[in-house]
Amino acid sequence: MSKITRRKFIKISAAGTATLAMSGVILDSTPKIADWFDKTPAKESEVERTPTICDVCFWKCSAWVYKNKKGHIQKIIGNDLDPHSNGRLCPRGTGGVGMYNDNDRLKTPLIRVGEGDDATFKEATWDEALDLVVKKMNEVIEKYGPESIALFNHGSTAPHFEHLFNSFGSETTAEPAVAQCLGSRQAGYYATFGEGITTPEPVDFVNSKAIVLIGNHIGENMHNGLVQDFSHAVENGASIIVVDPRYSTAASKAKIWLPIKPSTDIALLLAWIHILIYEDLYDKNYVEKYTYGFEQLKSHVANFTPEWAAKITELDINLIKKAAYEMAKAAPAVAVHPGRHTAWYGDDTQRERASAILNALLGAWGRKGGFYLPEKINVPKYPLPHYPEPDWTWQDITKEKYRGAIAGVTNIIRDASLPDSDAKHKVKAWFVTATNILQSIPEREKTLKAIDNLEFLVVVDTMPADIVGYADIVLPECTYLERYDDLRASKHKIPTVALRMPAAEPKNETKPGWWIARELGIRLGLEKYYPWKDYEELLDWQLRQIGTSLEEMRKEGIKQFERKTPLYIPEGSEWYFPTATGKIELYSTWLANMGYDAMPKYKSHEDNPPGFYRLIYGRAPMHTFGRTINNPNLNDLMDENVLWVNPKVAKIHGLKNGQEVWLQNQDNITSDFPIKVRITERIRHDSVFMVHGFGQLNKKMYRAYGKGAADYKLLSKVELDDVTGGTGMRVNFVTILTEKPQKQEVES
Ligand SMILES: Nc1nc2c(c(=O)[nH]1)N[C@H]1C(S)=C(S)[C@@H](COP(=O)(O)OP(=O)(O)OC[C@H]3O[C@@H](n4cnc5c(=O)[nH]c(N)nc54)[C@H](O)[C@@H]3O)O[C@H]1N2
Ligand SMILES: Nc1nc2c(c(=O)[nH]1)N[C@H]1C(S)=C(S)[C@@H](COP(=O)(O)OP(=O)(O)OC[C@H]3O[C@@H](n4cnc5c(=O)[nH]c(N)nc54)[C@H](O)[C@@H]3O)O[C@H]1N2
Ligand code: SF4
Ligand SMILES: [Mo]
Repeated sequence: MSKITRRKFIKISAAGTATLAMSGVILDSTPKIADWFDKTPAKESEVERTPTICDVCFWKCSAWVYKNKKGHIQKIIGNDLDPHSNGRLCPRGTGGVGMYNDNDRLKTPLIRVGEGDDATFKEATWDEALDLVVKKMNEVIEKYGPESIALFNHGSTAPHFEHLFNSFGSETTAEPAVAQCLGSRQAGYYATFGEGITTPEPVDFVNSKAIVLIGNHIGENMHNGLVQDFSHAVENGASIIVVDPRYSTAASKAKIWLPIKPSTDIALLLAWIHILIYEDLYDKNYVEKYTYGFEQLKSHVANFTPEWAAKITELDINLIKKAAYEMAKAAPAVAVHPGRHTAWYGDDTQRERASAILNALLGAWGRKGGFYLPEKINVPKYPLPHYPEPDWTWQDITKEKYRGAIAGVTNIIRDASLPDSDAKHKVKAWFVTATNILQSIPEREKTLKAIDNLEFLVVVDTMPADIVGYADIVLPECTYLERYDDLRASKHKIPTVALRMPAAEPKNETKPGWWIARELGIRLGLEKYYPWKDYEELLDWQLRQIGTSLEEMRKEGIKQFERKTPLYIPEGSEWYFPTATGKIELYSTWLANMGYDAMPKYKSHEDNPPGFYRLIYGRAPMHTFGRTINNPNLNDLMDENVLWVNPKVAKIHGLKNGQEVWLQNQDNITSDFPIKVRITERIRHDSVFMVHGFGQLNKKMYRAYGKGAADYKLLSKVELDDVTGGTGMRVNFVTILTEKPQKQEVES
């Protein structure tokens, strides 16, 4: 492991050694999903309420924050008018107040002083910190151009900083929530239907007769309305088909569980396509009327028989067939959910293509019980002058090779900051806002090397996340409960607009993202892009354009609008799909024109080396990545992750339930902290599983520090998706160590 020298991690003191109750809830049983949602009414003492949009994850539920007479936040509950939540929050949303109350929060701006081992943070005023950021920005702009400053971002803080970046002439922006998450899904569905999948995903589960989940662990993945709709479908008796090497919560509700050999999903999908076509089970009218390239697809899948797929996937051929028949029987009221975190093996766009094609053959797109057609209310943008035209953008360092990338690719922008980068344009400085890229972009060592090579690193965060320890300047944002952000105008069955407003004053010296970005903009001489004095003025202007006002929205929180377009494709009508042919493309002209396979192919992936297991990872209902691990309320529900191992594996290594082990990956990287073993038949023998987000390295997050293992430390290898450049991350293997490994050189 290389020694990181220049930009050393600053530990910001090792706070408290408080011992905590071991209250880890481990999902050994499979709970009734609906029990997770809170709908307790507020007490009378909780008198004042203000609207918010939950920011504990990115489903963005509209909610009410209740305060008592002293102005203390008592409770957050769902807004009944919200189709994202139907008035109920998930456990994380209810626990969101812990983000506000967390004593470990960043409190003031910080400036790095000193070099190497002597480096430390000094507390600074906002003026000092902002002036320094602008000074450094101007130096880099002068030397290398505005494009050489990159923005890594996520969530509701992102638009404020994107606007700032676009205003000074940089479009070098990216987020792990694309390249490490849904980028390949967007490309795969765009190639097929001419549009990506919106959030919330427009699956019509409440009317589905069959639901297919590939990976996609709904119930652990706790996206609110989706889980509720899935729950309804289970109660309605829909046939649930789950493809997962692990017996997930969703699998426990399934009629058919297909414990697939990891990385072989494309073979299964191609076999299903084969069965539908060659056994005449597809929707002929729909395919004839709305699709392009059926004959090519038919000959393409001729040899992809269920026998062929059964060998590759290690699945029972009868189950493969039975699942296809269940889908065909339910069609068109069947939804093969596209998934969300789809950055798996590097052929991810093609796997998503295969799922999109399957939905098309079933006639599910735009049909009741399949996919509805979502609609949104168009909220006009505040009138502003045009942005300057950058000399180059993220596209110039990406599109030559990854021609189907739909947005900035984090790993490519990072690589353009490495000392030995051969990128056409180099990236010299970073802003990291509301994303913990050391945990969310794989190949952590590369990220650290790139950081060491930067002219400066600014981090805007609420918590002392480990990326904060590497910053030159830290700008502390207040939490979502203390600020305004952009309106939520999402695409859904019912168009809505929702408001987030502050329920409390920002604690300590923290500030809202919009304020931080605006102050930087003004200091950079970009006043013309900030004609409004505060966010109330901007939001009120926008709301008035759509017939409401800030005053009304403060009382209502959310407003529903009438739909103007049909919810489903009217039976038998002509329909235009925004692809080059105007049809659903079974044969993708978009991919073909860029030189990619027009139809998905199966390619095999590396198998486990002897004694090693594939590292797979996922979610727990009560946490969102690493962002909630230190939240006092949610940490109380689950304070460490465990390692799922099959009894066969336990036998080989002589493991007992609850035993502490360490992991070592194929590149000899070991986990920093021990993780407890959970022996279970619910996982295949070739894989081990853990929940992402644990094993936090920063001691300043005292509840989270050192609890459990970090998947991201062990993802030192990736397979890049050849269409989008996103990182397939499930190509890493680990072995299990029963003794603590010799201390290796870690970066901190
Ligand atoms: N509680 C909670 N909910 C969340 C989040 C959170 O942090 N916490 N995050 C949200 C976000 S941003 C996202 S993107 C989603 C992610 O959630 P999903 O989109 O559901 O993520 P997946 O990666 O599809 O699902 C992980 C599952 O894939 C299985 N798996 C692993 N390898 C394979 C394979 O080769 N084939 C198949 N078929 N299955 C495999 C694992 O066993 C696991 O059950 O969750 C969202 N919801
Ligand atoms: N190893 C591994 N890597 C992954 C995944 C995985 O499962 N395993 N999942 C992938 C997926 S699906 C996704 S979507 C990405 C998500 O990855 P990220 O974008 O990194 O995740 P977030 O939790 O949104 O961001 C976390 C950071 O935001 C800070 N934060 C929280 N609230 C606020 C706020 O209001 N303002 C500011 N300024 N900061 C805030 C937190 O303190 C934390 O530092 O990760 C991807 N990477
Ligand atoms: S799903 Fe849960 S955490 Fe996510 S926004 Fe909704 S209530 Fe908040
Ligand atoms: Mo994600």
